[in-house]
Amino acid sequence: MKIGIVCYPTFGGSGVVATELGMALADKGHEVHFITYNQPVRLDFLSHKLHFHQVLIEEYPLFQYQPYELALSSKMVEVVEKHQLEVLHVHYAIPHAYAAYMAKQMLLEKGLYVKVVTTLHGTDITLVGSHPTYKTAVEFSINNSDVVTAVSNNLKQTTNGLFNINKNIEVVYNFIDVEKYNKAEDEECKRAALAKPNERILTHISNFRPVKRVEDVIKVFYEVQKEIPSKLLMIGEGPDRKKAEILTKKLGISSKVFFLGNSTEIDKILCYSDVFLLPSQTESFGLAALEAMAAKTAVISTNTGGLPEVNIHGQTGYLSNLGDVNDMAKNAISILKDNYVLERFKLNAKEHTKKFSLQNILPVYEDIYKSCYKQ
Ligand code: GMT
Repeated sequence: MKIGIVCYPTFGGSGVVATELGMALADKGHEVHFITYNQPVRLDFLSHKLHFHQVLIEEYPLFQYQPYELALSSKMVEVVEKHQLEVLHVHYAIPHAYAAYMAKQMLLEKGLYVKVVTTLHGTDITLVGSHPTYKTAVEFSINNSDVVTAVSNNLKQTTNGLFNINKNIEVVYNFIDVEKYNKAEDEECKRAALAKPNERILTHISNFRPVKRVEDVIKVFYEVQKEIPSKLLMIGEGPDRKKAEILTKKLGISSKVFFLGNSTEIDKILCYSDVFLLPSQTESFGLAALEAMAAKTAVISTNTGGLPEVNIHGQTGYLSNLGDVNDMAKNAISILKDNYVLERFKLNAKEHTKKFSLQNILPVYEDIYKSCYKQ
């Protein structure tokens, strides 16, 4: 098939999922066209099956805010027309689903048909989409998509609770290329560069936004390092990074905490890791936790949103109530203090990721694309 993928090209989970999906579809012989404002960070090669179309914005002094939706929908029309795309798969409702609806209408005027699949990722519903500023337009664009998917059962329920949705939302879990992580495990893991043999390594990866509660990560680690010789890797960039660095200094643990910034080699970094910390306020799915699990890492997280669908309490890691840093620290220590227990959790985590393998999820999306044309 010929598929257009619209996403945020950044390190955020929705962009990562969209990019990995596009690359896997192209590998299977589909023709994939990414339409976005920058080349997606994980899109490391282009081919005759994998194209990138940049949405350019003309700066004009009259506008306080440049009208990205207009440029995006015009670009969608251009690409669909030129390459005869059959489906536009938009990731993250705002403003992609709305722009896709407009593109579809403009194409209809030209006698061209394209189907729109919208995948809801989380904050497009929970934090941003349901805000009165956007709610009407988000509800409209969800109801006017041909197919709507959500990345967890929790996100589906939340969407139905917050909006007046008149169509079925299909749950399609986020996925992972398990093979990629197996490869990273087989290659030499340069753990010694970061920690001594007797030290455990804890990791946190996020966009350091308030929803991630990065100060809780530092507080949990502070308790852990009192009992277990350990190091903490903080990966990512975002508004709360400074706060986390200040707290690290204040607690006197700067020599044990490394802020590594953004990385395109998450699989290689995660191969060092024993425990992944994700104390988020909410998480529709928690792709970073799944990536950690694929790299054989136990997860300590909150029990919010879709996290209990990914992290199984007492098996792949532990779930705690929001803000309960003492419980999270206690759980992390219980896993880290014993080699046998740690290995069991690591293996369970890895095993559980099979449920979310690319092999299982890719055909689901392919069926969805085909089903659009049976409606
Ligand atoms: O965490 C973010 O704010 C980024 C956001 C995104 O759009 O990339 O992540 C959301 O989508 C991911 C991919 O589906 C999910 O794994 C994250 O749980 C979700 N984030 C939240 O719900 C906070």
